[in-house]
Amino acid sequence: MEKLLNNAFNGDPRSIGRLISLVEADSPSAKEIMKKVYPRTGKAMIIGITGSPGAGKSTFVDRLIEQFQAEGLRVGVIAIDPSSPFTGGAILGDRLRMQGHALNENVFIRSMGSRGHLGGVSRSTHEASLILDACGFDVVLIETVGVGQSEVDIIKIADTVVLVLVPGMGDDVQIMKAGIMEIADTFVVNKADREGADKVAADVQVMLKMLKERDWVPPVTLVSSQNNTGVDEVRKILHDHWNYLKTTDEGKRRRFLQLEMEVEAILRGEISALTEKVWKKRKDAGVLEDLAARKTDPYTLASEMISQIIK
Ligand SMILES: Nc1nc2c(ncn2[C@@H]2O[C@H](COP(=O)(O)OP(=O)(O)O)[C@@H](O)[C@H]2O)c(=O)[nH]1
Ligand SMILES: [Mg+2]
Repeated sequence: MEKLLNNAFNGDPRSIGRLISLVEADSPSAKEIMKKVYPRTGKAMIIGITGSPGAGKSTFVDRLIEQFQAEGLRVGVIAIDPSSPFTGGAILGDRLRMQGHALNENVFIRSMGSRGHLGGVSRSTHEASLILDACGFDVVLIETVGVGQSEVDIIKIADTVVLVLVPGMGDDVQIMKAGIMEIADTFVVNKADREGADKVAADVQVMLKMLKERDWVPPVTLVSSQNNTGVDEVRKILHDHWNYLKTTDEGKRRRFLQLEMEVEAILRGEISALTEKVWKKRKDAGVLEDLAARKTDPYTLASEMISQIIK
């Protein structure tokens, strides 16, 4: 384990992939791995890329990778793919599409299934981003599925949230989706090579004026990921936002909030695992029969199990 960790921390892609797999599978060593990983984290810019399916997130990420690389930065990418509720398997389209970068040792790309987690930003996504951070990637890009809760959940783990919008996709619906406007730190109006991009950008500006005033006013950038225009501007904005977070109270507040959510998520996970274990034992011992016969009641039973867990 020590050797695997050291190889990963030295940037060996296979070892990094192995670490992520162990943590994703929730193997017995996962907790030990994360304890070793955690002290090395907090250096990478964690950037969440969200927006409706088809908005061009993957294409945009591809361009961003090039931009950051040109700065000499190492880039890790986590693409959360929609997983089939029947098989739990990930659709590998994104990985294939981004494979152009897969052989470069300064770029690490990983597809992760959302594994039934509503929204797809699961604990293992977070853990994978921590691992990439610890392994010396300067930037970690997380592309979300772009539906449902994931778009909002990304705020729990990303330093900066990029919302990708496009013209001609029911603009009002995209923009109005509950909670998303509020969490975006910067807006990308992608496919600006198409008609209507200006209108989307103007609509976003209007919506932003309606939100309560903040120190950081989310910039809106017209981008064509296809023609590679506007991407460099976004790269600069991402650095600016990072500096903003590093130097302001708002940045500190956000980091504290994230840490709070992180501890709570781990705590809830551990408690529910413990609870399930004890509960299963009692069921196996026939406690449902006792309940049905009113030999005990659910309240007494719950108290008993809690005492047992505490001991
Ligand atoms: N015209 C145009 N098409 C784009 C642009 N960016 C992406 N696309 C196309 O939009 C489609 C969806 O892109 P993809 O990156 O897979 O979107 P995702 O589902 O958000 O990851 C693909 O066919 C892309 O080639 C752009 O800037 N302009
Ligand atoms: Mg994609």
